[in-house]
Amino acid sequence: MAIPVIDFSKLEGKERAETLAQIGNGCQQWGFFQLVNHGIPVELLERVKKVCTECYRHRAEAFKTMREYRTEVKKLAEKLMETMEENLGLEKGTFKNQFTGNGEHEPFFATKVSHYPPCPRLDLVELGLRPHTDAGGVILLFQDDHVGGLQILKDGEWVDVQPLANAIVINIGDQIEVVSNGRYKSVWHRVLATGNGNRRSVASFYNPSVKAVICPASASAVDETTGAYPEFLFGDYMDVYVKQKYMPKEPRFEAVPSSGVGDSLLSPDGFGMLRFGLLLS
Ligand SMILES: O=C(O)CCC(=O)C(=O)O
Ligand SMILES: [Fe+2]
Repeated sequence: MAIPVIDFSKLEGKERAETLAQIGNGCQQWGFFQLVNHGIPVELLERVKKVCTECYRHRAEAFKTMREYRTEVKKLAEKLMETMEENLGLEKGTFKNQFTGNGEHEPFFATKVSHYPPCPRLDLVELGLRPHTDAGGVILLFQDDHVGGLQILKDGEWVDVQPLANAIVINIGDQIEVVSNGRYKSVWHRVLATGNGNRRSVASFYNPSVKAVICPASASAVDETTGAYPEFLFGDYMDVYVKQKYMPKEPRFEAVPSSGVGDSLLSPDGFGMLRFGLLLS
């Protein structure tokens, strides 16, 4: 079983309807899928690999490259959210409007570069990163060309996210689950420790502003299969998430105070035991 691979460029052509349907299926049935021909130039991706592998040795070049990458990947995130809105029958801009308080705040957008070195004692250590769902909106992951290890929980089984050179892996975060009122679910994932090869990953998080109020969007997103989600301030959600990241998801929603009060700061993600990384925002 392999997670879906979708040619994003076909959204522009005569196969638009099929491509939208593939994205809808990826969001609803998997919560994880890979995009190819996503519009981020391969030449830029090659430079990202190089500066990350070199651990930012040439600082000016590295920061310029990562700035360029950030701009491109953020554009992709917004385009993708619009396709989700179309699939969900939501008004265009629903996600961005919620994430920004109708343009009053900036979305929180950050890129995290991780390196998972090979583990010499796989008998002692199984995981590079423990199972979790992601707190925010959309996550765009540029993973290693060769060294795998990322897995998602699908129908009770762990499924590999197969390395695919220059693809971008997309996954749904908890806030898309809330806004879609449960039609799209954030999915559990983990990273296995590996015995050979250094795994590099570049994860970009398109999240609400900590000041944004998040709630299920208008009635069109609601159907009988969905659950009821509360309304809350994203900053308050993060306060709960940082303490409960590796625990079951549902109690998080219950533990968040309802919106209207609070002014919290986003705490940075904890790094896995076998991982070191750099957060750029
Ligand atoms: O490094 C990876 O492949 C996944 C990282 C991840 O799941 C996360 O940072 O939330
Ligand atoms: Fe994650």
